[in-house]
Amino acid sequence: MNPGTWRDWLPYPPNLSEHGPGVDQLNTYVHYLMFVMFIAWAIYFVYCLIHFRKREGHKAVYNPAKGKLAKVSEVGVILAEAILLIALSMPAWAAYKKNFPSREEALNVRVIGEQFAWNFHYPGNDGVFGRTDPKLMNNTGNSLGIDMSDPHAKDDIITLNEFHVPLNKPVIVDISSKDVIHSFTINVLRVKQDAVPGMVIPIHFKAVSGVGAHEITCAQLCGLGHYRMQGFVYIDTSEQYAQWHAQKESELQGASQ
Ligand SMILES: [Cu+2]
Repeated sequence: MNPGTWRDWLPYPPNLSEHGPGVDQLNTYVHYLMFVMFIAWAIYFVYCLIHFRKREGHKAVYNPAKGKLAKVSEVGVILAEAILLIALSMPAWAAYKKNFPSREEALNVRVIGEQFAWNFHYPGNDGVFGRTDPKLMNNTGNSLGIDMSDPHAKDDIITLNEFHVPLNKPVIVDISSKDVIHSFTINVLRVKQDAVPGMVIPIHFKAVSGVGAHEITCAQLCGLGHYRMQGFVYIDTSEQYAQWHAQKESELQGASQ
């Protein structure tokens, strides 16, 4: 299907990710089905209102419909939903889950949700995440419980609500939560994944356009501050990203001296 035609019908936010068009296409099919069902049910509803209105000499009968049309429409809806699920959703999701970039070629970032912010943990220059331990977590500078006695931890970059990714490079995000269930959401990248305490759930994406800042939100009602659980993803050119990374590393070195 030509993307120019089906996209125009629904007000999607701009898409900046490689896998985004597939998500939009699936969404469009779901909307088409719902639109057809909405119109059909609305017509049937109006028909019932008129046909079964209260009239002199007519008595209500409380039996379910047994007509042929009722059966056909039921089977039709089930069939359409089965096709959406089995023929479109499942293969799309399986392809997304199977096509993980290799850990070596991708940028690996840990994302940890908490009430009410997003923490980002980068492995730093050595490419290895420092050890973390929930027992070391505190609110005075070590919100992720990083074990600073681990040599790999020394160059780790931690940011709050600030997520830098390079353009055209695969990114693997390992998502978890410190407290309740959140949902890590970047609409323009078609990224949405629940952050579940006790679980680490990997997702991946590749930003292919849209250098600049874009909103990160939480899509799972997680408490009173849910509405302000906002962060920003910065899609950087590779030069901008390298510059940001180097600056963060030099800040770390300055702090440890
Ligand atoms: Cu949340």
